[in-house]
Amino acid sequence: MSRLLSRRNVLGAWVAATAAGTVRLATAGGGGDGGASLASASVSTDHAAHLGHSGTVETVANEVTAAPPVTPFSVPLPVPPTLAPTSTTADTDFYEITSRTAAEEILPGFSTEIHGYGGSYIGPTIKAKVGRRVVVRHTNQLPHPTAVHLHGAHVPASSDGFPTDVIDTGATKTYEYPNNQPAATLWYHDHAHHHETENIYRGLHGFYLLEDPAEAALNLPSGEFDIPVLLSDANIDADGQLVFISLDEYGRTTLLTNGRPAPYFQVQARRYRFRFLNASNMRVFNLVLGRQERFTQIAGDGGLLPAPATVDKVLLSAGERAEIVIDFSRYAPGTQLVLNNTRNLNDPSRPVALPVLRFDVVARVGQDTSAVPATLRAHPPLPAATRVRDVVLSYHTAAFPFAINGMLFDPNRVDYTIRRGSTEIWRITNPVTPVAVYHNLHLHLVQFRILDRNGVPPGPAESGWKDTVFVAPGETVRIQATFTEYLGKYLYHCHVQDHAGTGMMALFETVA
Ligand SMILES: [Cu+2]
Repeated sequence: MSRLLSRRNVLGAWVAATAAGTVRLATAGGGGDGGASLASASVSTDHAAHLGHSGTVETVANEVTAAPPVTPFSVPLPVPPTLAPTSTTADTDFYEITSRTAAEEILPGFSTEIHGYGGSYIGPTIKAKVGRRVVVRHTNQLPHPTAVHLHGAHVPASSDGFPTDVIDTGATKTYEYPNNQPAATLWYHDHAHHHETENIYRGLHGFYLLEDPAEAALNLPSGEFDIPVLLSDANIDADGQLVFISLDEYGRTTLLTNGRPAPYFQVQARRYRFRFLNASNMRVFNLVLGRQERFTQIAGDGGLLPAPATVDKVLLSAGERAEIVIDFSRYAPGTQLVLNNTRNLNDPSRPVALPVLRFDVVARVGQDTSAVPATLRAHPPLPAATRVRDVVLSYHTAAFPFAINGMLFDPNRVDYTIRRGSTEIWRITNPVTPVAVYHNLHLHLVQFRILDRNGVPPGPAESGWKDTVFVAPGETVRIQATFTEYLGKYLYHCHVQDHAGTGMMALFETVA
């Protein structure tokens, strides 16, 4: 008994320390996390210049934070509803989604204007099955163009949400998804040229969960014990409204978990599956449970790992996903476990504790018949690569900021022509000079595998299929992909959305 009590006290220490009053979320340690760097001095110079400020990062963060104070863990975690098809046939499910302006209570007591799929800050979840086609008719009732990209999906170019293939205000476009890839946590979000960063920031994002019988047969936690969690951040003004400023990494100080500030979630003392998505614009999340409790990672961007990995953190750059299983039967009912983002914007080597979500453990109802098998999904050897390409992600000057191989995005320029069916190795480099800023790289059309990072093979958490890979300053990451089936022009880009939106994006074209 005393052991359990002391454990609860340890895990609840942060809560006790802050329960007496309100705290401003996510400002501990001088701000959130976005373009973390190896050299904090250079990142200060870099981003202070963008924001039009001089001086230290801490000064900038304090100046731009105006969000109303919020008591952590004062609202429950909402789970986005699953969208019902409007009709089904033997092989296809049909859906309809309208993008529109709406009001949502993101901070308690404030009505915030959002731009959302179905009028929600997080769009409805689409549950798709491998082998069954999904057709989504999107209507745009927003005052600017949209384009819907299904992130991580293997789809024809005509349904990939190309930046200039937009849905104008009042118009409708139909997207077809074949779902001919393994089960994975995908997400849909805006990609309209010059609008996508603000569109996503204001709420154009949602989950698309692809399921298959092989995964279902594993008996992982399912149904009400399988929870998608979208992580984002926001610059919220004193009136509770979303403020969008490009490259505003230090101003987006409110962390949102399924669209709420540091919510709580009641869990039974049993296993749960959580599908975490970093849908933020620039922030890196490093999720740590309690005082570095262990849990099990089962999947990355492209679905299940070869085998479960025991981890004590989850690192997600913008656009990445990780699925974990937490077995709460290890904790006595009454235990409160806080999931924190420990990534310090100003210095990743100095962890902070920014609350993301609190789990409140209650007694289990009925049996927990779920399992986490020792093997999850076979990952056959990759075909041999026939081509190696170099992709350099770099910051240049304030006038010419975020480029790939020294070039800004041009929707009419194709940089790589790739023969359909061929396998390539891409060597992605993020040089430290002239300015150290973190980037990542997202490829459309394909899932890839990470070969190595600075020559070192990836750890278990990055050993499965990926569509977005973190590339820290000074790193070179090699990935390998096979470009199958569909022909056309596809994007590859940094998924730090303000980087992509200001030019860090390019095209490859698959040809017969
Ligand atoms: Cu970038």
